[in-house]
Amino acid sequence: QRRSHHTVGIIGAPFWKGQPKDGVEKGPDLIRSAGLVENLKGQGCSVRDYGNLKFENVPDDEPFGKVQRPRSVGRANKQLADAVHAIKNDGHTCVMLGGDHSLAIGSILGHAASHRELCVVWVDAHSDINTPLTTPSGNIHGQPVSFLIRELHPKIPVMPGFSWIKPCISAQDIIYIGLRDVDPEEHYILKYLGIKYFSMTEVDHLGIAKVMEETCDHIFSKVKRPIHLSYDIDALDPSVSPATGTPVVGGLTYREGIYITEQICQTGMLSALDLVEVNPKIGRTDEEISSTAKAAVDVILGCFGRLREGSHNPDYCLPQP
Ligand code: B3U
Ligand code: MN
Ligand code: MN
Repeated sequence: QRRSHHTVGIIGAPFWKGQPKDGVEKGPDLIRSAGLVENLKGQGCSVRDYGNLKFENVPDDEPFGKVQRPRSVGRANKQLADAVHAIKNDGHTCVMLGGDHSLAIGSILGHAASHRELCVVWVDAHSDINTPLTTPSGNIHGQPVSFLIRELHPKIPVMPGFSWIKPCISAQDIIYIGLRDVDPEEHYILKYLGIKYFSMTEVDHLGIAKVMEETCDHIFSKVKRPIHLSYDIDALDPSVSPATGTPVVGGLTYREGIYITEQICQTGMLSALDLVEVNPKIGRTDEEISSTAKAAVDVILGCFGRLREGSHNPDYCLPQP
């Protein structure tokens, strides 16, 4: 087994305005403090940490219909898109630490600006595909996918702060794993557009190994192409990652969650990763916070070649007695 020689570019996005709960902006620093960079280097990756983006307050950010803080979300995502585009042009696999999942808009658009043929693997309890007109909550972290899919474009109103956003993928270029909290309007969209998904029912029925086999068959049906993995920590069961804004019972086990990353790594096509929705303020104990942070770090390490069987340097020699 080879050690991985990925070069990783990390960008922190301490942003919360795609949802109402305080604390998700502390995600990037929590994940770093759980040893992300040291561990990546320890498994043979070169790492450049680009630090955290700085988001300025946008005054008078009135709701657009139900949708909360559209200008702030639009502006933050533009900053993120430019940063991700630059990191991809520097030749790295980009790791975006959120922040809430509205940030996937900028992350995927920035990635697509240098790799237009990309596909998206969305690991989440939620499908995040409400449009600004179907959203029950008004939170944009429940809507990011709707802005990215060409076939939905006619159903998306022009929102303040969003005029720069043009869809960059087709319905067949995204696949979901882990769904278990989908609104009726979202379910309609998934069915209507024929979007491929593995809900927790399919994970139970097929097992995670078959799910990942079929995931790779689907995304590589024509040619192998760059993968954008958008990983919401709430895909994992709340017993593993309780410190998140909208936990949903019945999630992926730690082992299933890590197996997904090992298989994505195996493809050799991972080009960008989002790790979002870690909220240290929602953990009720230090143990809940550290368990969530450790799960987040392990997800990222799995994406960059960590093997549960262990590994060794190819030129290692046993010590002579
Ligand atoms: N579908 C609901 C709930 C939700 C989506 N994403 C999260 N929660 N994290 C909504 O608000 O759109
Ligand atoms: Mn999400
Ligand atoms: Mn979610």
